[in-house]
Amino acid sequence: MKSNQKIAIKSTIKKCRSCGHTKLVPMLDLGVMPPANAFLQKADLKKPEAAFPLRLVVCPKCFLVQLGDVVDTDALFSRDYYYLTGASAPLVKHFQDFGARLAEEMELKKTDLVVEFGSNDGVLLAAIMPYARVLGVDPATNVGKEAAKRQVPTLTDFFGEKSAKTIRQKEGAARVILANNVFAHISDIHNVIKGISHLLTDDGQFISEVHWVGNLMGAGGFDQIYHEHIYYYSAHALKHLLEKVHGLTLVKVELIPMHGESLRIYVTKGEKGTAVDASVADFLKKEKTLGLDKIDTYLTFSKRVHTTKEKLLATLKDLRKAGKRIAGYGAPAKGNTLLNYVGVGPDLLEYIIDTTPTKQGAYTPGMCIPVVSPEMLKTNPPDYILLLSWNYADAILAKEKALRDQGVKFIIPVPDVRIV
Ligand code: JHZ
Repeated sequence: MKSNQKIAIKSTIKKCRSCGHTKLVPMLDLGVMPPANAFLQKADLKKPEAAFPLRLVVCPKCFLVQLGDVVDTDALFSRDYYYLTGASAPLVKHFQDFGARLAEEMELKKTDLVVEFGSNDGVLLAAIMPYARVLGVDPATNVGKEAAKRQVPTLTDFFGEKSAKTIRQKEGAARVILANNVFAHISDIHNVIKGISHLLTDDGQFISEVHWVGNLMGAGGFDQIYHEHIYYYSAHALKHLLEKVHGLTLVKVELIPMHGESLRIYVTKGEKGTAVDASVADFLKKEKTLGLDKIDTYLTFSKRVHTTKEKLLATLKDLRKAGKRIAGYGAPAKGNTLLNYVGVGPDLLEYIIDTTPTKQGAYTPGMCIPVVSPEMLKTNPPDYILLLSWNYADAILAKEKALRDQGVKFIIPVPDVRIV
């Protein structure tokens, strides 16, 4: 922890946030660090920086992996949010394809309402807008303005029972509720699920993409752990939360290659006669085979994370000792967990390039590495590039063919440190 960081946490959890079990088991301690999206402006560099413990615990009853300490969500999401979906071309394509598929599968009509919470800059809803009425819900003010540029209306608020009631009163019930890369971020998850139940039509579906804990365990990408991500879900844990605690029905599960591997879950109110797809039982079986329903599986993770840290740090230090210059590629939220935990500062990484306009000109939280436009790779190319946005490795390696042909090498940190 740096000397100018100050610690402030909202609460240290005493019981499972899903099922209420009190004997939570410590699983991993990544130390103290600032929130992953709290990029700094130049004027912030001399000011104290808020930092928070980053620990995981696992519930031995419902197997929900969760943060041990929860940061105030207002501090994480209400002001300007640096992450914009539209800055990552592969992600834009993913959501455009999904939007078109959804419209077809749900046979959406112009009168249907589709609500997305955590709608960010409106990329997904813009793809659905030709088929149905859409409404985004997101607490960050800047992202709503970005969505407006795509003609996507956005309610600047947190989604929950209260906002669900307001939406239902004004717009009617929603045929589809979407929540991508946000279901893991909500401390009062019960309030949000009540909101979903209230707003959904009886034949409607709640569809959500969320990072899969099986990928975290399998690929070892500990950098996906940060304060925004309160929960690390398995299908087992989701089924318990949605069905046992809230009486909804998990009707379909897909595993998609997003952020490593994510779950796409389909949930209904479970009205009589709801058909449950075979994928649910199949996926639960797969998780059993992987041991995700056993506490011991989670307890081996810490050792693996430590080994990756040592290996990555040694690789970067050896390259610098040999006089090589290293830059970072992508300034994703996850990159900041990696930089802070491994201890990678400007002495090792000269700069980081990123396509997100809001991040360019800023500095990474904690490690204070400058984030610059991708142009820098042309004007001042390094010898090596640490690929912090490793989840888009295929697309990025293809895009940067010219740079690689010039002899620049990429260091990919996940699942195992390798140089290509
Ligand atoms: P990316 C996001 O995390 C945000 P992040 C959020 N916190 C969340 O929960 C997870 O997703 C699941 C840049 N880039 O998508 C753009 C390039 O520079 O991996 C982004 O800043 N060049 C809601 O932030 C970053 O990399 C490129 O060619 O970890 C990618 O961020 C591409 C493809 C991306 O998510």
